[in-house]
Amino acid sequence: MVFGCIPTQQLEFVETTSTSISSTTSTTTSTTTSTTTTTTTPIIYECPDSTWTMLDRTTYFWCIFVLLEARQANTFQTECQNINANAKVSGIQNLAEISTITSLAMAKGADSSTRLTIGAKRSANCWLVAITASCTKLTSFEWTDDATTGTDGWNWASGQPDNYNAPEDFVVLWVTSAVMEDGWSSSTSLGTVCGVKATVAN
Ligand SMILES: [Ca+2]
Repeated sequence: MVFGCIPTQQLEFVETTSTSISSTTSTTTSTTTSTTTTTTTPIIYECPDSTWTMLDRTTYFWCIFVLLEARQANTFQTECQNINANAKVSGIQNLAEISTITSLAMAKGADSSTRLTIGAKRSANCWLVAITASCTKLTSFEWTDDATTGTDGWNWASGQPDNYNAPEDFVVLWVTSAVMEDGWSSSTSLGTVCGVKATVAN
C-alpha cells in the first residue's frame, strides 16, 4: 500500500468507526429498524526511510537511527538534524529500546569502546550534586527529545550517575554493557541515537 518502504518498517493502527442508520414508519402500527455498519480504516505509519528503525511506543511510533561518529557530545543534535530536519538526539523509553539500540550499533561495527550520547541533560536543580534524596538515579536527568517520557529507560552503570567532575551534564550509553554513565557535554562520544516520530504514510 505504501511505496518505498520495506514491510518491517510499516506498522498500522486500525481505527473503527460505526455508522447507525435508523428509520421509523408510522401507520396503524409502528416499526423501527436499526442497522449498524462497521468499517475499518488502516493508518500506515512510516519512518523517514528504510535506514531508520521503527519502535512502538504504544501511543505513537518512534523512528531511531544509530549514528557512529566520534564527536563532542553536545554537537550531536546538529548531526541528527542534518540527517532529518525533525530529528533530535533520542531518549530511551524502556529497557527494550536499549536492546534494540545496542543491537543496531553492533551491526554497524560498534565495539566495547563505543558509547552513544543519548537525549538527556542534567536537571538544573541537580547540576552540582551527585545522588541525593531529591536527585536520584531517576530524577537527576531529563529527556530532551520532546517525546520520551517516564523513567523506565534509565539503566545506569554501577555507581552512576556520580557527577564526579560536576557538572557531568550529558549521558552516554555503553553499547556492549548496555548501561549508562553521566559525563561532560564537551567530551567525545563515538556516536549517538537520533529519533523522530513516524509520520502517516501518503
Ligand atoms: Ca559519571
